[in-house]
Amino acid sequence: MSNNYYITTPIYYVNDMPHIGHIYTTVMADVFARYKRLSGARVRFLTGTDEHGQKIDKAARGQGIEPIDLADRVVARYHDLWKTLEISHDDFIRTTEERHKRSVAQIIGRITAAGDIYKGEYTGWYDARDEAFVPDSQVKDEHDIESGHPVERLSEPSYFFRLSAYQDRLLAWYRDNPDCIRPRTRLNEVMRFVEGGLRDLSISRASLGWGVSYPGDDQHVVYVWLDALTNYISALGFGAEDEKLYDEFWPATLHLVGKDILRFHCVYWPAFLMSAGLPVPQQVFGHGWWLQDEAKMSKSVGNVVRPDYLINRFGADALRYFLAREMAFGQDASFSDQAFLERFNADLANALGNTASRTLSMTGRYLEGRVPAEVAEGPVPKAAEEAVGRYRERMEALEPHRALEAAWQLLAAINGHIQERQPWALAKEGDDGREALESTLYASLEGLRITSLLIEPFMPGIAEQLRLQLGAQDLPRNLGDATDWGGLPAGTVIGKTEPLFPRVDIKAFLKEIAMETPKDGAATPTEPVPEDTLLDIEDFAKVKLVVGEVRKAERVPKSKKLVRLMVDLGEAELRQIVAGIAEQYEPEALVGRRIVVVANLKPAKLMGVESRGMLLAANLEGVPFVLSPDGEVPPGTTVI
Ligand code: ME8
Repeated sequence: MSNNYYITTPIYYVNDMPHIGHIYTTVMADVFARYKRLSGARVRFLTGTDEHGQKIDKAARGQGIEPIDLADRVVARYHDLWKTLEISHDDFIRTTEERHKRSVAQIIGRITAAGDIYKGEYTGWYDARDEAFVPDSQVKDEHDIESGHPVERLSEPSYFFRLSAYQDRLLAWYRDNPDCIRPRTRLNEVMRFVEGGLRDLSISRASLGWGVSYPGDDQHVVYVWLDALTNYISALGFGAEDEKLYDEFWPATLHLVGKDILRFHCVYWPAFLMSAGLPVPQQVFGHGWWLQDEAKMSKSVGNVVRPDYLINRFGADALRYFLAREMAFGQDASFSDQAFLERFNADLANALGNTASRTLSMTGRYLEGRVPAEVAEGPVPKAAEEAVGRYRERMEALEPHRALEAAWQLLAAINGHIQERQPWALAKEGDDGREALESTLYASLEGLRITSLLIEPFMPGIAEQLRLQLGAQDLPRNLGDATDWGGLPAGTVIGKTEPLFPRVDIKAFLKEIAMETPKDGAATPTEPVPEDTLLDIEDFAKVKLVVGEVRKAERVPKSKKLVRLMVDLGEAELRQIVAGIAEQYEPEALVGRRIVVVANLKPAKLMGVESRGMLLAANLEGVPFVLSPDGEVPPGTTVI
């Protein structure tokens, strides 16, 4: 069997900022990638963003910006977040990249050559106000459930993929490879769905401009799921001059996804690949949902826990640990502050942190900070061997929460041993107690070194800190022979002891959070502003803010949100400014109103209309409230 391991996350939509669900999938993929690297595999780990399609187009239009500008902004946030969370991906694919578009054209070329594409008519629910098709699942009583807009049945020409022809081959694939979809219950769901019969799939849109141009017909763009799924091979250079990575790493070892998109990965994607004559992935794992108040957390429901707060306050590793430990991999779990804090105190501050600080401070106090002679007998070496074995077994079985349980059993054994031997009492016995004191502390120190390896895929930062404190930073770091007992040499000088996880006062903390959380329960506590993001006054002074008076205002044709304003800024000519406020303000009512304008912004085009400045408005959950000076201030007055 090849030693190569290719793991992927879904590529995330850029219509909104990442939340705990996206973090979960990516952290778990990172855990497996790190585990495999430490186990000696050649790993490739891919994540990225899904930037085309109606969703993104609509979100960008809603903000009065171009889709690519929205994508750039959200992608920057993803990059920052993955860095903070120590995500060790090897590549980040964006579907707007040329390398991706080329692969999409290639795969469509192959599917066309196989005779699996024909032209037909796509009929669906159409929202005339948004000028977009709405999925059947989002329509009730001829209205879009999300926007409330009326919808009508409409047809447009479209290219179709003969998905119906792949029913038997897909079923044979599932039957012959019962591990290709995990957990098992999900395999059964997918099989039942496919047994029910498959309809051909529309794979192009004529009514949408934001996508990969359909090869050979630029009246169409490629359907966003065919575009998106191809990322897994485009990032390996499929269809490029150099297909080295593709040859080495395809088929993927594991596509890790949420259960919401299992069908796309287990039905459409393998069918596209089969048609294109390419190997199908080895395994797709559909994990469960993080729920809050019994509802799936999603952007549209608006009950998403913003993770920045937890990361700022408790560190990335604590969040990584909680996510991996709290959710039985594959099932749903609830996200609550209470659960997070309890695990933080019990598992991290207590079981891990205290065991480490006790052991290390006793080594400092009683043994002059030096590791004593090795002992291989006793309960701890045995517990370590068992924990390592169980840990590996559980990781291989894709039960990372169980693997952590095994590591914590080792910590419990170390602690139990300390309790039983009472090194503080042995120290008082002088020479009589010395041997027992040394053997107890060696067992604890070496047990902790092995623990540091087991927790490394989950908490890379803390694992490193623990090794530094043990003086083990230069010892081999892997999940193979480095986990054998006895790796910590006698005489090693331990590092400086510092608490890994200071305990939290849960009651006081929950009170603190409640005060910072808006009453509607949306958990978005105000975050402390990190020092390095504070502005110098000189930077702020670069923004030229002036009072303006609106002279003319009219709607931008074909746009729901945009208004074109002609504003007097006390300059020779009126300024044209486009603002996304038409849903709240009648243009006529704005004429004569004094506003505040950023006068030195670079010009931008919104829906084809040039805007040379920006008006200021308070933003209450997306609803703008235009700001005005409190009194009769002439146009052109500086605002500071
Ligand atoms: O579906 N709990 O992108 P997306 C757990 N672009 N995981 C969650 C979650 C929750 N509450 N919410 C989201 C897309 N996720 C497509 C994918 S792939 C070729 C294209 C995670 O931004 C989970 O992994 O909506 C889910 O599958 C994914 O985010 C959906 O992200």
